[in-house]
Amino acid sequence: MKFSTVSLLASALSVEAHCIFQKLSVNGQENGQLTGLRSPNNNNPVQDVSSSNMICGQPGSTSQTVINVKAGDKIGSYFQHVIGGAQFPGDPDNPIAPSHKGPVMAYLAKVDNAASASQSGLKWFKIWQDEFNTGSRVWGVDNMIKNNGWVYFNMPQCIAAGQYLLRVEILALHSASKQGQAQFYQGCAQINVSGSGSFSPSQTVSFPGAYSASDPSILVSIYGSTGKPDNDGKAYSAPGPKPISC
Ligand SMILES: *[C@@H]1O[C@H](CO)[C@@H](O)[C@H](O)[C@H]1NC(C)=O
Ligand SMILES: [Cu+2]
Repeated sequence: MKFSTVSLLASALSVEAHCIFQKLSVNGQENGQLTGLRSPNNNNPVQDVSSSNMICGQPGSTSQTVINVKAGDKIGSYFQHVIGGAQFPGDPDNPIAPSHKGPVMAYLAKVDNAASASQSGLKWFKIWQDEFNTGSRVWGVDNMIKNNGWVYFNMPQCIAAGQYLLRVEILALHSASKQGQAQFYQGCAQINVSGSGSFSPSQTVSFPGAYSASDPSILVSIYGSTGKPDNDGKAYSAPGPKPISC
């Protein structure tokens, strides 16, 4: 195959702008890089919502570790531009290119053994999301960048004890006004929840399946009348179900 210099440069640049989920922390205690994770080993986004890569990203790293979490614990999910952090010192696209505005979401699915369970056919429910603040015009991704790549949320108190896959997803909407151009970055953590909760989801979704390419939260222009990625100050609803409330 023959590529023009321009298209080679364009694809190199587009690879440079993305991110990978690569660490989980529990109450501030960090696990090792890629420990307990199923994450892609490159930072390319998933753009086909019907792809099985919507589950935990393009298949890449695997781990035998299951991370212990208590219901109520503060979870940190760490995203960086490439595995290990910045691509080079002063990398302006670390943890992700700031053009990549959009929501950040977290889902759980119950499994018998988080280290070995197939990630296909699971029943997912959303536990948290950071969408868009119409007052400050700050997106979930902006908060992730402000926290140097960390996304923080609490494991809901009501989650029943047992093993789960925790799917953490960044949706970048900077090019989403064309169908198929929204960029999904997700990976899964293998966790073992303890506690006295008894939550059983009444509604769950599948990955792939939960999202459609024409969903108004996926096929959307986020640029307001001034050309800024501020959704014109209007509310934005992330795709998928609402987070559970305990
Ligand atoms: C999960 O947590 C429970 C309660 O702390 C513990 O007894 C069990 O051994 C853990 N399982 C794994 C696989 O870590
Ligand atoms: Cu990107």
